[in-house]
Amino acid sequence: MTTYYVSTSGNDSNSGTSTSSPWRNIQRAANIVSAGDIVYVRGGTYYEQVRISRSGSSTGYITFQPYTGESVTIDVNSKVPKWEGGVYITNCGYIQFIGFNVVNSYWCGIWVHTCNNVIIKGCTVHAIQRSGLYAQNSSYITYDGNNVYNTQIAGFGSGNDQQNENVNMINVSNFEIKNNYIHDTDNFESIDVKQGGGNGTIHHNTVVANMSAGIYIDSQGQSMSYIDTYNNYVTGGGYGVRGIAYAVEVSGSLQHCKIYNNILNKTGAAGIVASTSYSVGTISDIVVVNNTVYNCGLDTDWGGGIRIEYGSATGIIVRNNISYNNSGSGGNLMPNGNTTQDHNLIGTNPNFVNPSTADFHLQSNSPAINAGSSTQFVPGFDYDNKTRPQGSAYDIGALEYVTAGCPTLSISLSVQ
Ligand SMILES: [Ca+2]
Repeated sequence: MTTYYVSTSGNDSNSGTSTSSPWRNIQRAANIVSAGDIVYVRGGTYYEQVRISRSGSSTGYITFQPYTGESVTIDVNSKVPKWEGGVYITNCGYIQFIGFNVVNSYWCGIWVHTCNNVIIKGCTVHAIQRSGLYAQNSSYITYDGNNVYNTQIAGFGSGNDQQNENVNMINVSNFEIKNNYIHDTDNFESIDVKQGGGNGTIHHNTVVANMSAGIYIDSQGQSMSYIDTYNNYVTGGGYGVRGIAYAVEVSGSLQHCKIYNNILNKTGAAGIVASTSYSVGTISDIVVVNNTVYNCGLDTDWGGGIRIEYGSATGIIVRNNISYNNSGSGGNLMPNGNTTQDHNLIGTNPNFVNPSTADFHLQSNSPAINAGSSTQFVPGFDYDNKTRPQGSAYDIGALEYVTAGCPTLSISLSVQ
């Protein structure tokens, strides 16, 4: 295990192993690192693409991060070929890339391909022509606590080149997308998980969508399963902005997924679409439980609160949800013929504390309090990570009401 240093005042012929003898380029470190090594990058702006393809190990991740308390920007303007990223991580594993600013990429921001066990954490990614975070054909990939904005600038009109979205997992198994803030994107879905993969979670993200879905899971001709979306906040009023949508656009299958403890507020289209109308494959066993959907669906085409559009979707369970004050063609709840629905509060004022400021806690007189089901798929914690149930029974909606003066037990989930 070796600690290396990189500085804008360094030289690549230095030893790189002390703060007094740093290298000049991050790439110099990437070319030599081995399992357990740490690369500290001193503050400043580095005008380089960083290509990482050396592997750590299960007991020794390779870590790249700014030197303590310093801010590092990787500005890759004009240095990124098509289908690469400003940070380009390929054919390797056990990498942690933490706390960098990545800006001005002609293609993607951070690109991960054919990798395993890669953690992208605490990075700020913006001014990017295509995807901010992109991973494909990989496993055990984590995006944690990143700030992604001003991505997909290229937008429409570039042929097939414009495909993909702002934060992607494409054919990735065992992934985690958590604690990210995705906002002010230019085009397309904010978080998009597609074309295979599974065993993933999307949780505790804040998404302000600008176009199309905030969180989109689409098997696109492949098989996908066990993808859970929970404790996210999604808002955004543009055309086609569904809060959370699960789809099978081009055959394939999407099965065994749960959507719970999410808050969907003022989305342009429906808050939750558990199976989209243009699906043509198998969608089954999608559970929509304990979400709060409010003031969504101004888009008359895809409007509404919770929509189950696809008639062939089976095993849909809609339980313990609040869906209120939503508009558009779906109303507050549009089930299909295979939907099991119980213990929802649909179209009845739930008496939120202050929905105009996005405070969806319940007032003491809310009809949602202690009115929920305790049966299958009901989560053991709420949007605030408080233990469920509080009081005598489970509540309806994303937030469990806490009686004043009663101690509460919190589950400690790390949120960067
Ligand atoms: Ca309760």
